[in-house]
Amino acid sequence: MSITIALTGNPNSGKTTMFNDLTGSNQYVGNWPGVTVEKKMGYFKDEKEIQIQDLPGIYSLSPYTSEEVVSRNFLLDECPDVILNIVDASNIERNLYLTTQLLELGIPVVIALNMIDVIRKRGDTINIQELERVFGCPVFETSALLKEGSREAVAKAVELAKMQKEQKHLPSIFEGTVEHSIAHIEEIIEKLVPADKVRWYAIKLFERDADIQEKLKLDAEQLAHIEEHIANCEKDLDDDSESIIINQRYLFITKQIERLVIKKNIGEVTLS
Ligand code: GDP
Ligand code: K
Ligand code: MG
Repeated sequence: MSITIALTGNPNSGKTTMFNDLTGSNQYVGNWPGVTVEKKMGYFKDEKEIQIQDLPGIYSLSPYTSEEVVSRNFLLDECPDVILNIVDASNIERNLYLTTQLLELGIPVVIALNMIDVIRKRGDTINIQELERVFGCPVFETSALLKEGSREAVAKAVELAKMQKEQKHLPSIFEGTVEHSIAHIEEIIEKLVPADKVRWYAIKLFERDADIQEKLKLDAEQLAHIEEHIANCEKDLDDDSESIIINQRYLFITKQIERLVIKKNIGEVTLS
């Protein structure tokens, strides 16, 4: 059975360093069709059946940059078996913003909490068990630079891919009003997209993502119904739908990080 692992993460999170370590010289470099974004595929050194795709670095699955479009089309349409999400632990808040979106794609996710050497050097600690519980996916501490931890993360990713298990649970990020609108949108599109991706598409339509509206070939009536559910929520929360989603993702992450990351220096300063 051949397995494809998608390496996904923010720019400079360590994807290419890890990719090079995992694939060595078994690499194939090209360009994605129509854009000057580098395409890199390789085979895992220890098990040649396993393909690894190094995706362009992104902060979000929005449709605004070529990197985002390439990465999200790959994740949506090429059906990788598992996502290895490289998270820069030294910029954890910004990096987990993308993670919350990856979890909604209906593909198993393993987090490689990379740059862990930097965290150790700072004397900070991150509660891994709690991070796994809250995000509902396995987390491995890695240092791509020191070649530590990535093989364990890959082994777990392969295990999840073979089980073809769905994500255990999604983190509860959005408040009731938002969930209510998303649920209505899910009903409208449930026959148009794969069952495990309904939520991801519904959230994108809630954000009025024009590429997705077009991709699903929604008719005027469907669009009008969706618009009604969005408008109700916007009225309730007095904000536009895209900002609502962005803000609630960040609010959720900030709350988690306050509990999960223990900074050495803060303790020293506030004790005086
Ligand atoms: P990419 O943009 O995600 O492909 O990131 P790169 O692999 O190009 O890495 C960006 C920078 O971070 C490079 O200077 C790497 O050497 C460095 N880097 C990658 N992983 C680690 C790590 O685990 N620890 C440390 N300290 N540096 C790392
Ligand atoms: K880079
Ligand atoms: Mg890179």
